[in-house]
This record gives sequence, C-alpha cells and structure tokens, in this order.
Amino acid sequence: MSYLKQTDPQLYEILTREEQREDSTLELIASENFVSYSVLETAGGVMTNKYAEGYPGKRYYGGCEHVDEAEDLARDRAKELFSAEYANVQPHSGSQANMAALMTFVNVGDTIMGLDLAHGGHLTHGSPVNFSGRLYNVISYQVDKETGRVNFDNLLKLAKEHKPKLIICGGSAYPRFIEFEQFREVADSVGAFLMADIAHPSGLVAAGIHPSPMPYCDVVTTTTHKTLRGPRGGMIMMGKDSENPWGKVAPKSGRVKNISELIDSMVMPGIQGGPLMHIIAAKAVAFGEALKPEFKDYAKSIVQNAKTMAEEFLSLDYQVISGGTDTHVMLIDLTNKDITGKAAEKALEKAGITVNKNMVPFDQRSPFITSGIRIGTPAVTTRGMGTDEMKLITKLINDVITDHENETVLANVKSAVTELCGKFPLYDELKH
Ligand code: DSN
Repeated sequence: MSYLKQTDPQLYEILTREEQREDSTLELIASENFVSYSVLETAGGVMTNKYAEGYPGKRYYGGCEHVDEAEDLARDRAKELFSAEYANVQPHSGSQANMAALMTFVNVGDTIMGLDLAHGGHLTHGSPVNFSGRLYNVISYQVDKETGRVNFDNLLKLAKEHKPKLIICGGSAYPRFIEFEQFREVADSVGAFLMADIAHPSGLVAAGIHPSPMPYCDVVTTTTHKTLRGPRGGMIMMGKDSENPWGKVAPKSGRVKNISELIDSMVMPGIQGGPLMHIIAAKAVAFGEALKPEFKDYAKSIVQNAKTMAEEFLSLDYQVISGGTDTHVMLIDLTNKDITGKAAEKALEKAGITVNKNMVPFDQRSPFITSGIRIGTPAVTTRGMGTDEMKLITKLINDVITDHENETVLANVKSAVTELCGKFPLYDELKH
C-alpha cells in the first residue's frame, strides 16, 4: 500500500480507514468474513489485467495459458471440495450464479418456488423486485410460525397445487441445516428440478459439518466469500452432470449434449462477458485452503461459537428464531425487547458492533425497519475468537439493546470492543 500512498493519497486514506474499521470493530454480519492474506494478494494480482472470455482451452482471446491453469485449478479444487462432478467458477456473484442456473433449468414464465425473503430466503429466489420475480411465476413457501423451520406440509401442498418446474432450497437467514432430502421428496412428487443455494453454509458443507446437497439436488449454487472464506464471487456445481433433457440449444454454440455445457454457455455468453480472472485465481487459493484439515476445525468453531451465542441470548430472554442454530447464523426477533431491527443495528454500530437488521418470519414491519437482527460468527471465528469471547460479545450486545439511547453505555461497550479486537488483530501483513 505504500505505492498507493504516494500515487493517490486520497484513496489511500479511505482504504486505510476501512482497514482500521475492520480491525477495530466486531464483524457479526453473517455473510461476511476475512480472507487470508494469500487470497487478498491474489485478488489484487496481475490477472485483473486479462481478458479471457470463454473457458480454459476455448477462449476468444490469446495469451490465456496462465489464466487457463488458474481456472482449471479452481474448478478441480471446487469439485474435490464438494464432491461435485461439475463446477463453473466464473459467476461474478451468487446472484449471477442463481440467474444462470435458473435460465438453464427453466424458461421465462415457468413456475418456480423459493423461500419467502422475509422467512430467510434471498432476493433471487423469487422476490418481486428481482429478475427472478419478474421473469418467473413465483410461489413462495414459508417457515412454520412455531418451529421457525420450513413447513414441509405447506410446501408439499403448494407444490401439488402449482406444479413448479423448479424448487429452490436454501436462503440468507435460515439458521438450521437445509433439509435437502425432504426437499427432494417434494420435488420428486411433482416432477420438479431441485436447486440448492448454499451461499451461506458452503464452508460448512465443504468441511462436512453441514449435510451435502450433491446427492439430492440437480444444481447447486453458492457464493465464495461467506463461510467458505474466499474472494467475493459465485459458483455453480452439479453432483452429477447429465444429458440435456430438453434439447435446449446454447447461445452461440447451438445444440449441446450435457447440462454442464448449457450452464457454461448460460454463464458466458448468456449473462456475463469476461470472467474476473484475478478473482477466479483467488477462488483457487481459497479452495486450496478449505481442502486443508485446519479448515474443518475452523468450520466446527464457527458453529460452536454460533451455538454458544444462541444459548446466551436465550438465557437473556431473546427470541432466537427456531430456538437456536445448526450453523453460523442466528436470527433474533427483538419485539419483546422493545426495539426495532433498524434501531438495534444503528446503536450496535455506534458501539463498534456490526450486524444487520433483518425481517423475521411473519414480520409486521417493512424491510427498512424490521423487527429483528441477524448475527453470524464466521468473521469473529476467523480472528480466533472462541467461547469466552462469544459470551462477552453477547453480553455487550445485550448492554446496547437494553439501553440503546444511553450514550455512556454505548461508549463503554465501544471501548470494551476496541480492547477485545486489539487482542485478535487482523492482517499484520498490512500494518504500516
Ligand atoms: N446479501 C447476502 C447476505 O447478506 O446474506 C445475500 O446475498
């Protein structure tokens, strides 16, 4: 960064402030993490310069021999990590992975089902404000009010009534294991494809802590930057490739034999142009890290930390949706604490604790206000924090929530947060 300091001091100062923010605050947004310095270095490396539309060995540009090697390595490592026969590492994001998967398996106007956004789903699972809700006929399913888990009776009833072509399982605020096997039964009962979006728990899946979708789902999408701890990006996989059942043709190349070829052509040229080769190379680095035995320990600690926090919150009379968590994420309804999600997020931010406001199932408030917050442990676990720190963090959050307009309380919590973060420093490599 010393180079940037000389050439662009203005941006250098901004970056430095962000570095300090990440280092000195508690990051509890469930979808965020801190990549290794190796991933950071690769994501900032020379492959950002290269155009490589196409796939390894079949590019539209010359000079691709080294980016081909990087992409092959990323694909091979992804396949090994998830026991998948096929992987496409080019999607720029989870949303684009979902778009390419949907465009492969269903046609515009077809019926699809996904988990309601307010019940833990994702924008790309059929929200009316997203392409998925605009291009497809969407029937959303919900969680059960009592259990906070997917209501399979209701899902089956809706599926029989609406005969979807595809069902999406997974979401952004679902604290329990995704029930792939049960979803498969429902999909089979109506002849639907099953797509899993494992963007959130993919690191836990890779580590074998969360069940694998591969034996049950026709197609699996993920991001690479959440529990998987890679660079920001997306990926599409299949446990098993199979023959193109529709006789669909691929953009540009015409009729293709396998679904994998259709997905490839739907990513590029279907919805994307040049792949981000620096990010694909960084994905390869992150997948290499996730293949190491230490990653399994890391994933176990993420879940242990989340369970510890959930238990602490329950003991302090917080309404933890579904009564706890199996994963890295918990969703808390703050209605009985007399504070909105928005106010809680703001007060916690003032105290150096970053969370996001989140709709809770059957929420009466808008997505801009919300009745809840979502909390996740991947980033604090990366810093090396464990059980004692989780108990302390829960106490600090409770201090803020119970007295969120008291500036002295917020200042005291902030200094406790600074002290805690100082014991678990980030990125020594970047210290100036
Ligand atoms: N925005 C992501 C999350 O926070 O879960 C999902 O795309």
